Amino acid sequence: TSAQIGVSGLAVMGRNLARNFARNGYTVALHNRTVYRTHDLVKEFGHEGDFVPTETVEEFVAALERPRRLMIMVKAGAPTDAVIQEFAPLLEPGDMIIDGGNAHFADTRRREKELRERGIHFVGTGVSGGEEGALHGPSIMPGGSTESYASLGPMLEKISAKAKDGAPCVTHVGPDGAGHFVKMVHNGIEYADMQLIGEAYQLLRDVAGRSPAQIAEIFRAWNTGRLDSYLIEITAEVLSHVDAATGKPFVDVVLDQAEQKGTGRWTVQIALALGVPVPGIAEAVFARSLSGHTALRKASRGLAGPKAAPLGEAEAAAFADRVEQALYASKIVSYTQGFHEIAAGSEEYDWNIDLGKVASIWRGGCIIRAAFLDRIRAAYDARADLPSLLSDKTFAQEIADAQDDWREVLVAATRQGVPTPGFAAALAYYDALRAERLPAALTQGQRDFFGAHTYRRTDREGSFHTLWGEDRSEVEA
Ligand code: NBP
Repeated sequence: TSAQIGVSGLAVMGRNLARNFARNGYTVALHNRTVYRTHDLVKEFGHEGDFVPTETVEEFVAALERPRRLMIMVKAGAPTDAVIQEFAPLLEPGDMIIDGGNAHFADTRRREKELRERGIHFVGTGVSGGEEGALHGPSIMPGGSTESYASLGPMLEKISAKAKDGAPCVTHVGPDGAGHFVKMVHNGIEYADMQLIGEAYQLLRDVAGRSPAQIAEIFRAWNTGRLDSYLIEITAEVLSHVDAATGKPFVDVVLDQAEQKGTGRWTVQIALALGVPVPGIAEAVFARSLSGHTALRKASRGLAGPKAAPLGEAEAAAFADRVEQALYASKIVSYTQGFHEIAAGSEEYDWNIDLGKVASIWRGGCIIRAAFLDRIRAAYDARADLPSLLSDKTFAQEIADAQDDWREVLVAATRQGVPTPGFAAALAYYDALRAERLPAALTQGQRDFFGAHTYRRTDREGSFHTLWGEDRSEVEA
């Protein structure tokens, strides 16, 4: 037997990807450090397709047709390195290792370089869609060489999700770490989307006085419009769920401490390193972190808040529409920031990433899949060098239409003391970008005053310094 692809690491993700390949007609070699997982898979799902179970790495490698396509789906970090070290000595030039775990793109760059020197292709691949996506079609973001994509791409296109127009949700993102970088930013945007949805929920609850069940209905209605997306859809499901044990809304019995696995934090860390402002994503990461500071929250619970009363019934209905506007406008801003980070990474590492393609492969399969992404694709298709999503005419017009409501929502949030860091940061970003003048001029003056850091002028070329401690005359630096 010779398998067209092998999957090593058969926890939830690997097992479902292996089944997905098999269901699409590929012969799949199986391997897992702990052997029982391999046999369990064959026992339970062997009827779904052609599997070649193996127990040792040698058997696994021998089961693959050449050039070998060997996919690893193990825990990111040290386990991934350990597995690569086990397989690499058994491989031959032209073979390919595909890492579908959530690796940091810098690790992927290192691994790709090391393996390239040994003639082995290393394809760091983002996979989004969770367990269900892995089985029924994820969004797939492969990096690595063009040559490896030529051999692997058609298989990935088969197992990937398909957008509404039928296009497979996979593309060759770019060399080495490009795929994992894009997956990282995808997750950062996912954090921001979730935070914005959370703020919308809290406002509808605290300002408009709506119950979780009523808010679920509002989200269901929004999901038929421009906010149509997986995250809005599941939000309605979660909000309408009732806890069996207590009969209370599920959302009221869950501990309000959000956890994270790290990809959101990476997105912000890398943005800081690249000098890209992503305040929406950063606020989302900070909001999760703040929620977990129990001692700090407990110690702050008695602090003063505003006395404003919630809205009356007539105003409350109109307020829900305003929140939709605020959510949509803030969402445009989050995606603007995320795509800026991808563009900056692409520039820094010479990846030549097609931003329209990225939007296109996120239309299906992944957690942030949304009708909205088709519009982003169209914006980049119309103009590949779009400096920012906000400079797209359609998005700019939509924000123009939404901005009064967006501001009103923030006024209401401030008046009632409902924290809305995502909405507020998005609006501040928008206002800062469109500002004629920023207080950065004053910052430059301060820097020059205390550190002689110099400044540039609006009316002349060159760098200048004012002799602050002397006669305050200006000298050319
Ligand atoms: P886990 O991340 O829980 O990893 C479990 C797998 O790693 C098992 O097969 C385990 O083998 C193997 N493994 C470990 Br741990 N250490 C190993 C070592 N030193 N040598 C060999 N194998 C080792 O599985 P998962 O949740 O299926 O995720 C797999 C990857 O996909 C991760 O990188 C994850 O970040 C990524 N991802 C997950 C999702 C999701 O929704 N869960 C979505 C997208 C991407 P064992 O059975 O012998 O312990």
